[in-house]
Order: sequence, then C-alpha cells, then structure tokens
Amino acid sequence: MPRLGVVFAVVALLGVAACGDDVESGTASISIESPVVVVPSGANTALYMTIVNDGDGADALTEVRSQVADEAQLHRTTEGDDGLTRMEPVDELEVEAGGSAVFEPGGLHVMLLGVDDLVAGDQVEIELVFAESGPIDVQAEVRAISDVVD
Ligand SMILES: [Cu+2]
Repeated sequence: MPRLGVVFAVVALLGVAACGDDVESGTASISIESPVVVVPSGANTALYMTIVNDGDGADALTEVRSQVADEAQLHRTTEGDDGLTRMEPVDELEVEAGGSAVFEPGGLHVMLLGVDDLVAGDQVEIELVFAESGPIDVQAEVRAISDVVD
C-alpha cells in the first residue's frame, strides 16, 4: 500500500512544521526593573538595570537612545588574562524566554557618551529598542555610584 506511506509522510512533515511555528510565534514580555543612571564624573556614565522576559518567546535588546546623551552603547566589562578590565561593545543582547539580563557594575552596562550634567535625583528618559517588543520607554533615576554599588 504505497499510497498510505505517502499520507503518513505528509502528516509527519506537517507536524514538524506546526511545532516549529509554535516555537517561533512565542511572544516576549519585557519589563525593566530598577533602571538607574550613575552621576557622571566626566563626559560619560553608565546605566544599570535588569531586563526581565516573562514571555514564552525570546527577545533581544538592539539599541538604546536617550536625549541626555550624544550616544548610548551596549557594553560589557570583562577581565582579561592580564587582570586588566576592559569594555567591549555588545551588538545585541538576547534575553531568552523566561530569562533575564542584569546590567551591573563590572558587567553589562549601557554606556552613555557625551552626557548632560546630571545630579542625583534627576529623572532620565531612556528608550530601549527590542527586536520583537519594539521600543520601550523607561525613566531612570540618577544616583551616586555609592548608592548603586551596595
Ligand atoms: Cu562602557
């Protein structure tokens, strides 16, 4: 019965395709916790926060914008074999479904370059652009570094 074999094969293929679609169509649900900008000690400073993805699809932070800085870049601080720390740019940061990404001193941060004069207590508008969720606006409070590192 060759025809039956063909039918089974087609059903199996459809099953695989449906499964694949299901994974891809999961929806990310992004929230931003405790966004904070460090009081600048020069032309540059850093933004720290936690990105939480409560959805069932992955997402990725691709771009950050703020009107208080000429430019905002995603950076990661790493320690080299020589014991020196350096910062490297991060193209985009994936946040997996059900996962989170912590931006903190000594690790991930948003580098704000050419930043305005900011003092502790100021509120800064930040726009975080995600591949799936689109732009998300957050308000970050400006705090002294001693209030950021505990
Ligand atoms: Cu940096």
